[in-house]
Amino acid sequence: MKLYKTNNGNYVEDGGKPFRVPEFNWDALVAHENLGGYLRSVVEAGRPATDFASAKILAPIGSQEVWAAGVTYFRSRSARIAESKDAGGGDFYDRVYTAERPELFFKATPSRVAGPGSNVRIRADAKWSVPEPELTLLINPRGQIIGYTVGNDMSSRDIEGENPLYLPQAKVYDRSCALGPCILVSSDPLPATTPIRIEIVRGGHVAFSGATTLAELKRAPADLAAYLFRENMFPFGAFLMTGTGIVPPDDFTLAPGDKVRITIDPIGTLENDVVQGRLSPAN
Ligand code: DO4
Ligand code: MG
Repeated sequence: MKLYKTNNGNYVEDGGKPFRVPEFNWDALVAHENLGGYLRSVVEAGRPATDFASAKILAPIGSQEVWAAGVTYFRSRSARIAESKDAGGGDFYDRVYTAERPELFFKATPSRVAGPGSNVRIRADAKWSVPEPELTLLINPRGQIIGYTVGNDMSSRDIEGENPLYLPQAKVYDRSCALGPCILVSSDPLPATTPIRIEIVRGGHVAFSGATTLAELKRAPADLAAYLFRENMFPFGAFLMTGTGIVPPDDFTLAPGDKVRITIDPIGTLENDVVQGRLSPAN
């Protein structure tokens, strides 16, 4: 079952048919003691909704914080070692790749998150910006993984490469994160064969494409979630991005006008346009 947040309320999709969810409050859904059972009862009791097609799909987030794991794929480890070599980088990325403790960092508040079809941003003071396509966990306030979404951990590689202490600036800024299009509601681990794909379209042509699978993810999602919840309470639950296994070549940087399309097959496709420049508080 897929759970969508829209401008018209929440919908659950099952067998390709959408049903309106009576519970309007996203945080209440995330905190539900049996979200899967509740949504199953909505599907069984309901009639397919006719207004879903005209609704605007929003980022599937309420009051949740977004966190991220880093250097969980060999490709990310190698790219980070290379980008930080002039800063004396090198072995700390390898050490975190092999350590028992994962790298976990704060990524975004809900207001910094872009939904499907809206804009992600690149920083005006960055020269090297990339998207990071990441399987993203939705974790309830009790620390249980209750679903999955597609995430884009937008990153300024020159800023984090200049000095690893600049990581928060490379990672956390307005619309530096995109989530969507829905939550695949499941507490079962996704198969290792699950593909993650990205396409970056520029001027109508594919400027970069890449793919990986969850078999390349070095850490178990449940272990990442357990680390995040070790010494933190999340009264509204949390999202946890699980790291990138796809990094474009070093001469590639995003530009305004690019379209970023990330697909994780059982969940769907998250598509966003890239912009630069100030946001007004309204958008
Ligand atoms: O350590 C820097 C960030 C790593 C990251 O975001 C990733 O591996 O996805
Ligand atoms: Mg990342």
